[in-house]
Amino acid sequence: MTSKELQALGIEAENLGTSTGSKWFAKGDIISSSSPTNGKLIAKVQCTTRKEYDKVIEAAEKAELIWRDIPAPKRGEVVRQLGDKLRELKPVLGKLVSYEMGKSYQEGMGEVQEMIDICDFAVGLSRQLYGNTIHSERPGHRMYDQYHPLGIVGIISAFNFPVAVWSWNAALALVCGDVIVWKGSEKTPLCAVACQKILADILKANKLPEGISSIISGGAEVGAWMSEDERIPLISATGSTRMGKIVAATVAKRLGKSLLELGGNNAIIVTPSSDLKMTIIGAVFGAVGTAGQRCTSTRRLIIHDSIYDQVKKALVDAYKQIKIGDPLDSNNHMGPLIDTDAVNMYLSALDKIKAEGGKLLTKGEVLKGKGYESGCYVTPVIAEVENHYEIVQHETFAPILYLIKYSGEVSEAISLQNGVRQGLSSAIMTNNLREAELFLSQNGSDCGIANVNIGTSGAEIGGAFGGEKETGGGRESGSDAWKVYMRRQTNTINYTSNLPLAQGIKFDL
Ligand code: UN1
Repeated sequence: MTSKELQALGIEAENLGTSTGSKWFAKGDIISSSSPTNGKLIAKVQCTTRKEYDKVIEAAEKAELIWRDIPAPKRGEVVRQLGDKLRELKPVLGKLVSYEMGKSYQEGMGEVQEMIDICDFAVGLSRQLYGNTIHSERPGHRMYDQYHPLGIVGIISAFNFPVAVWSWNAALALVCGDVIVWKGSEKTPLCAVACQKILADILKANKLPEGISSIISGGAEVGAWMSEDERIPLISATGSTRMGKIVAATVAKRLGKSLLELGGNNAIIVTPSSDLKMTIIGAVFGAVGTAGQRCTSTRRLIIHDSIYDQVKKALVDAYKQIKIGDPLDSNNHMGPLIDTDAVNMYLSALDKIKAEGGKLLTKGEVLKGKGYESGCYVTPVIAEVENHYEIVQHETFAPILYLIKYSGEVSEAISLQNGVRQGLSSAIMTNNLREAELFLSQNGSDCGIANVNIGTSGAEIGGAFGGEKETGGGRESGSDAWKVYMRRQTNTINYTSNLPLAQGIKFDL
């Protein structure tokens, strides 16, 4: 990525990591962002200090009073401008995502497309923040419910979707009349700086005040300031289950709201009637796309024993074709892991698979030599395991695909698929209506996302996104996920000159 391209996104060699809009500041520690693609330093970002953090929250509190008074469709107009700008910048922002995070350029562009899509969704939503009208049990009374802005929404996001997850939260929160304070991942700080610059320019051009959109930079300590802060009614956090448990407990202690989008352990059930070609493409994209670092990545294939050997062979053959290398080179299917810590986690997972009795069908190794100097490129692994292995129960953020056999009815496969602590995404490949419907029924998948004849990753923004159990229970993005960004109020109006009480209670003075 050239310095000219970086400059088009407002990235300099040294960047301030705190912004309330057009004002940028930061005096804290320096984070150096290096590309996992080649190990080279991209740029530096200064972290937020506690004092600066308070300045940001004070600006957000002031801005909230103005922003919430602007009619929702007018707020939608600002989000429309954000979507338009993102259309223009899609190639270069997609490139930054690919370069700083390591996913393929195609996927980097796909991530920016998700941003554009959610902006479009939010623009429409800005005219549809509907409540219900309710028939009162009392004569001459009217009831309805309505939704008001919550205030400040704190967004904590992860490295794997360094721009899209922000936009899911930002676009909805903004049309809902909230102001946003975002802490991106310290592994992808430049993506956050770039997004903030894009939105800040639009807010400024619309003569809107400081503090409607802010970013802060830093690690867990900065996240803890947000979670503890009573001035932030909603914390939306995406990341590991370990992080989510800490955030949830801290926010619950002050009875704040949290929206948690945590780990997955996503499976595809491969039934005897499945279409083999579709199954292989879905499984391979799900397992090696983003180098297995999506929360929706396919981790497990639960395959019927009658077709197990056939699926296994087709998969091993498909894995031989996977090209690993610079994600900006469109010939490659898979880029690097985010950093060498992730590489070590991948290696230790492979050791654990072997120690528990699993068998690796492809060689798991760290690639060396030309083009692999960053030390973050690994080979994708297929492993034969049993579902109950400790390592299989755990989400390893790496391209490791587990093969698990089932023998009887599809209900056996469903109980294996549900037999993990996480509950994000799931899929069944079948041409059997009974199996498909059972999988989608109350006795079927226990995940927030359940698909038929597509894989586990690549959800569209139109649906509510999130999962159950250790995935955290939150829903972001489409459908009616917007409701979590607003406070709900029930109103009862009496237009008579009597005061009848509910439940027929008599109370005369
Ligand atoms: C994530 O991995 O944090 O369904 C989000 C998908 C994407 C979003 C993934 N639309 O894979």
